[in-house]
Order: sequence, then C-alpha cells, then structure tokens
Amino acid sequence: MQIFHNPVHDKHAGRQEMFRGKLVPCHETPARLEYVLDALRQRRIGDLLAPSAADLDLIKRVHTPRYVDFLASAWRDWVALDPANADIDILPSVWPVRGFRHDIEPTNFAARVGLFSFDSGCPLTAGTWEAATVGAACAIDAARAITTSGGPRAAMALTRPPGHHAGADFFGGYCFLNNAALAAQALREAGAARVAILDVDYHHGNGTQSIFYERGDVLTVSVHGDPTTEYPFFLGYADERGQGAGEGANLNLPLAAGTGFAAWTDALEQGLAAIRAFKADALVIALGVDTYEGDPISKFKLKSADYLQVGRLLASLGLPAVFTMEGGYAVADVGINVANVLEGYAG
Ligand code: Q9C
Ligand code: ZN
Repeated sequence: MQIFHNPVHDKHAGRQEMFRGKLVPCHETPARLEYVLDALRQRRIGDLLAPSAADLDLIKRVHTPRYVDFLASAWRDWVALDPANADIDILPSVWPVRGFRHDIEPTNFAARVGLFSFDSGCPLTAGTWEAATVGAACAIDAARAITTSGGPRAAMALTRPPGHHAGADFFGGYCFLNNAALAAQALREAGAARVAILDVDYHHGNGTQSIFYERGDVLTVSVHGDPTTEYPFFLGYADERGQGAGEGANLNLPLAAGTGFAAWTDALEQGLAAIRAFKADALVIALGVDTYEGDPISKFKLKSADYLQVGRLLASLGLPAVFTMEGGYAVADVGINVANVLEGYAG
C-alpha cells in the first residue's frame, strides 16, 4: 500500500474547542498522526510517500469556489482586523439557521466565519489552510495512484485535519476540506464510472453525504452513532436515501451508543452488500477509529484486535481502494488501531 502522508499536518494545531459549555484543549491534535506514523514504521506497513502540489481546480469542483477562497484568506483577514489576533484561533460564534440568507456573503468577519461553518468545536488556525490543502493533495494523489496502470491496489491519505464533516461550503467537526469526497471525485475523473464511499468513523459523514446527495455516480454509506444522541445530530438518519439522480445512492446505518463489535459488524456487512449491489469500480474508506472502546468522545465498544477483522472485511470487497484518515481521539491507541486495519486489509 502507498501511504501519502501530510508532512505539514502539524501546522494545523488548534488550541481550544468549545465542548460541553467550556473551552477545552482540542481533541484533534498533531500527536494523533505521529502515533500512526510510528506504528506504520515499526510494523513496516506500507510505503510512505510525500504528496505533490494540491490540485486547486479539483478542490473547487468539490467545494464551492467562494468557500475555498474564504479558507485561503481567513487567517490573513483575521489578523488584519487586529495584529493581536495572531495569537488567537478563529472560532465560529454565529450562524445563519432557518430563515436566514446564505446567498449573501457578509463583509463582517465573524459573520463570514459563521456562514461557512456549523459548530464551535472547530478552530481555524494560522496553519489550517496549508495543512488542509496538503492533506487534500494526499487524498487526490492516493486516488490517482490506484487508477494508474501498474499502480498499487490500495493507497492511503494519512493526514489531518480530517475531512468527512466538511461540506461543499462549510467546515465543522474538526474538518475543513473533505478528503474522502476529493478522493472520490479524483477517482471519477480518472475513469472510475461508479465510486462508493464507506465511512466507518463513529460520527456520521454529513459533509460527504451532502456533497454527493443528488449524484448517482457516487454511493455514500455511513455506519455511525445514532444522530438522535450523537454528533453531528442533524443528519445521518436511516431515511436519508439520496435525492434526484442520487435517489437510493445514500445509505445511513445509525447504531445506538454502546454498540459493540458484533452488532457493528452486522451493520458494516449491510454497507458492504450495498456497495456490491451498486457495482462500484472503486472504493473510498473514510477511516475513523473513534469507534474504539477507549475513545474519549465516542460510545462504541470496538477493541484494538477487532480492527484487524475490520480490515479483512473491507478487503473482502476486492475493490481498488483509497483510505482517508478521519477521527480517533484515544491518542496513544490511534496508531495501533489504524495499523491493525491496514494489516487486516493487506491479509
Ligand atoms: N458534545 C471527527 O471525528 N464534537 N470529528 C462533539 C459533543 C465534535 C468529531 C461534541 C466531534 C467531531 C472527524
Ligand atoms: Zn468521528
């Protein structure tokens, strides 16, 4: 497996997130990725590669140009307001909910941040744009690698910040650019007629779902905590099946908090069956390991050894595949759990 890792991921290092009424240290930290890199190196899993330059045109076919331009200039705009802002992260605090207009971009900076985001747990920092775009390049390179003749059968975008909560024009849930969606789009443009995205992160992949909701060429499947109690709350129900050309091309498999590996596997098998029935030519796996029993913000009960079996089940599809790195916040165990998936996958 080729593993495109983001050498500047640590430029995205948020200080604090709003969590249960308090500002607390960010859960989504640079150390997470370093643990994965250490585990892969120690166990000699995959070949580590640096990405090429990001394809901004492709990024703007997945995200709106207005949003991409906002992200690219947000830090500059923030510091221009007050030089003292250089030591303060940007956190959203106001949003246009029902009945507000989304077709006008306000000039006020806080209002622009709110227009392009959906929660207050996701700081935008000095290095966010650089880390996110190099991460996007990892995802696009991984897709292009597996579609190159003589290329590997599977590749990974080992990057942070994660991506699956980011929509066409919003950030949130620690995500800014949707790496899984970018990989799927790159696969489509490299000739895969039908692409499936399978999201196994604890949280529903709301951004990915919304990007492809009206498209029939990309099947989105997500196994996740039931949104009636679990983040991101406002999407991820079983009755969301896609719309228009995308009718039937979205499958949500919500599970109650507390779910263990046996019931989780049953749901995953349903997702795999849907991908087989869709006759996908290529697969993107949004790999979050916050389904782990030790995760501090999630409530499934998978054990480290279970991730070997997760990898085997994913491999059973027999499709060329791109993995993207999503959540997982039991920092010291993220490396073992991701390495186990990849080892199980390699067989
Ligand atoms: N009170 C990913 O795993 N915070 N994002 C939850 C609950 C947001 C997780 C707060 C969790 C986002 C990529
Ligand atoms: Zn998650």
